[in-house]
Amino acid sequence: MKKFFIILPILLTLTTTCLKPVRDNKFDPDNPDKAYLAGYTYDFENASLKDAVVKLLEDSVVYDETVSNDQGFFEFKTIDPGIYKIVAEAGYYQSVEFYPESLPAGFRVDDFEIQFKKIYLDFESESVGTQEPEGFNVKAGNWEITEDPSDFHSAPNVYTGSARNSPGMSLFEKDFDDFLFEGKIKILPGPGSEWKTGFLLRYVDSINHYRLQIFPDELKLVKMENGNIQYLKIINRSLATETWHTFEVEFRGNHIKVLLNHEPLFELDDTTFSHGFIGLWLTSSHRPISVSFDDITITP
Ligand SMILES: [Ca+2]
Repeated sequence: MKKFFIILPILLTLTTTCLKPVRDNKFDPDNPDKAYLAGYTYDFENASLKDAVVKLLEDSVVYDETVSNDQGFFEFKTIDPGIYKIVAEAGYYQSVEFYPESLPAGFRVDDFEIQFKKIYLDFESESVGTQEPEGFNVKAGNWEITEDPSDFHSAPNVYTGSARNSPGMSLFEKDFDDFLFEGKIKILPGPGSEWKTGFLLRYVDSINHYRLQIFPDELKLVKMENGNIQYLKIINRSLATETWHTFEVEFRGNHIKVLLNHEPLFELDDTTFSHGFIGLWLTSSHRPISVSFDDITITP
């Protein structure tokens, strides 16, 4: 009888241990020792960026998400151990991804840095009819988000400017010194032959800036200095209307480099303006002109 009382507790202990699996694998999601991840989100100038959405994904499924606060701080307090993809999204920035990110049992990091380095505007989250999509300020003319279901751009939303007898201009809100800019442009049917469109670059004010200007049969890099116009480059080239064209413009110090549809167009140096805004621009002398823009990226 005495023996029985000794053996019974041993048997019970063994049975319980066998039924309950040991959770000591560092990547077992049921491991009771959870992971902790916190950090900060920054913009391209290393300033704190608030309202960034930070997501933890497991096999493309969102496991958890949070939003950075006014100081750019975000935090996941209790994470099941595992391998995750971290995806961060913010306003007009290109999203940032980290993969694979190991968050094993007991993991604790409180200074994880997420920096948004590239501005990307596809206008897809804007409502049709919006006059100033996030980041843009209309200075002249009529501007609104419209739909263009064609290929070769992020369909359907585009940002369309219209003007007649006066310029139309919408500026992006940030002032840049050096940058790589890329933008798609499509001149809509029926503008006649008295129009110009293009991009404002290092725009200081209406009488001090560079302008990549598209004419019906010419491309020009214009410098406007204290109201005086100087053509830094003139190229005889006609751009087809109703077709998307991609321009890339790089400003590094005094050096300016322009590509059209990914082919080099010209390079030159000019020391006049060292910084300014980037803008979308068009004008027409007689008949109205409409021009659509899309897929704008700015890498400072
Ligand atoms: Ca788009």
